[in-house]
Amino acid sequence: MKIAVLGGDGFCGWPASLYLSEQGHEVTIIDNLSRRGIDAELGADSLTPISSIEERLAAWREVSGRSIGYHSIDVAQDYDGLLDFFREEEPGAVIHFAEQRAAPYSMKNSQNKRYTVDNNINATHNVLAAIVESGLDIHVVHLGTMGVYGYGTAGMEIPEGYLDVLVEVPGGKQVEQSILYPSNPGSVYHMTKVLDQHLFAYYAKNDELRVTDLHQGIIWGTHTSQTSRDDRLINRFDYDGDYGTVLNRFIIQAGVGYPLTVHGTGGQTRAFIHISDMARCIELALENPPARGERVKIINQMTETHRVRDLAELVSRFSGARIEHVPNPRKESAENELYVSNKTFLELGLKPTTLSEGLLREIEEVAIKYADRVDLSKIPAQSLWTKEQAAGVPHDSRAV
Ligand code: USQ
Repeated sequence: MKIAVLGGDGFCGWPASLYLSEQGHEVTIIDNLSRRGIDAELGADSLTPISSIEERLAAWREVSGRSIGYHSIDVAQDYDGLLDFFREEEPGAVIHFAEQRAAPYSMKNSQNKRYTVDNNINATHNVLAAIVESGLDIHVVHLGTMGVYGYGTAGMEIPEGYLDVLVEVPGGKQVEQSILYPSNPGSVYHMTKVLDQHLFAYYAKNDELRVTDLHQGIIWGTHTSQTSRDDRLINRFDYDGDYGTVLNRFIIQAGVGYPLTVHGTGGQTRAFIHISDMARCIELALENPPARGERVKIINQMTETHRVRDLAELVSRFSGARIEHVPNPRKESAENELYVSNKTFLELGLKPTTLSEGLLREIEEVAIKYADRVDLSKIPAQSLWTKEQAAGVPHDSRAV
C-alpha cells in the first residue's frame, strides 16, 4: 500500500516508517523537521547521534534495497502543499504523527501553549480537510494518547474509546448511547489530542472519512530491528526534562549515575508500550480499517501499566541507581490506579514485548553505550504546570 507518514522523522514516525517499508509498503515521509528545530531551541540533543534525514534515507536504501520518499511540508501551515501531495501521490493511508508531543514543553509558557494548540489542531484539521477536498478514500491512522482519558478508573476498566451504555434521562426513560469516554487531559499537549478526537468524529460522520485513533501509552525503548541495522538508522532518544519520558529518563539516569528523578511520591500509574510494538500496532491498524460511514475506530495502544515508583525500583535493582523523590513540577494526582482494556490489538495478534525482558538490554545498549553524550544540566524537569509553582511556592504533589 502507498502510505504517507506525517512526522516520519520523529521518535515514533521514523521506526514506524522503516518497519512499514520493510513489510513491502511504499512509504513517503512528510516532515518539516520541527523536532530537530526544537532540539536547537532547547539546547538539548538526542542521546543517540541521529543522522540527517537525507543520510537516514540513503542508509535505508543501501541496507534494505528499499526506497522511502521524503517531502518537506509543514502540515499545519502548508495546506496547499499537503493537498497537492495527496492529489499527486494518492496514498491509501496517512499515518498522522505530525504533532508536538511533549506535555512539559507544552506547559512551559504561553508561547509554547499557543504553538502546541495551533500546530497540532491545524495539522489534524488540514489532513482531514485535504482528504475531503482531494476526493480520495484515504484511511487516517492517528497517534493519539492514553492521556485523553486522564488516569483515573472511575471504578472500571477504561474501554477503547467509547462507553456504550443505557442512559437514564429525566423522566426515567432509558436510551442507548455511544459516548466518547469523558476526557480529562492533564496538559495543553494532551488537550490537543482531546480536540483532535472531536475533529475525527465530525469528519467520520459528515464526510464518511475512515479514521483510526490510537490511544497510545508511554513509549519505552529506542531500537527496533530496523533502526539497529546501521548506525545511520539509529532512532532518537530524549532524556531531557521536556521531551524525555519517564522510563527512558530513568534508564539513562541509571547509566550515568544520576539519582532517578521520581516526581512526588511516584504513585502515578501509567500505561506503557515498547517502541517495536508501536510499529506493529500501526501495521495492524492499517490492516483493519473501519468501513466508510463507521464511527472512528479507537484502539488503546498499550501493553502494561506500572506505577512510577515501581519502575524506579526496578531500574534501581538492575543498575544499583539511587532513587530521589523530587517535588512534582506537574499538576497531577499523586496516586492513581489504572485499568485499561487493550483487547483489540491482542486479539489481532500483537505479542507484547515485556519490560522484564527488555529493560536490562536497553540499559546496556543505550544508557551505558552513549553515557558520554549526556548533558547532566538537561536532566532536571524545569517546566512547571502552574503560576504558583513558578512563583516558588513549595508544591506538595500529595496535595494535588
Ligand atoms: N515522571 C517522573 N519523573 C520523571 C519524568 C516523569 O516521575 O523524570 C512522571 C510524571 O510526573 C508523570 C509520569 O512520570 O506522572 C509520566 O510522564 P512522561 O513524561 O513519561 O509522560 P507524559 O508527559 O504523559 O507524555 C508521554 C509522551 C506523550 C504521550 C504520553 C502517553 O511524551 O507524547 O502521549 O506519554 S500517556 O502518558 O499515556 O498519556
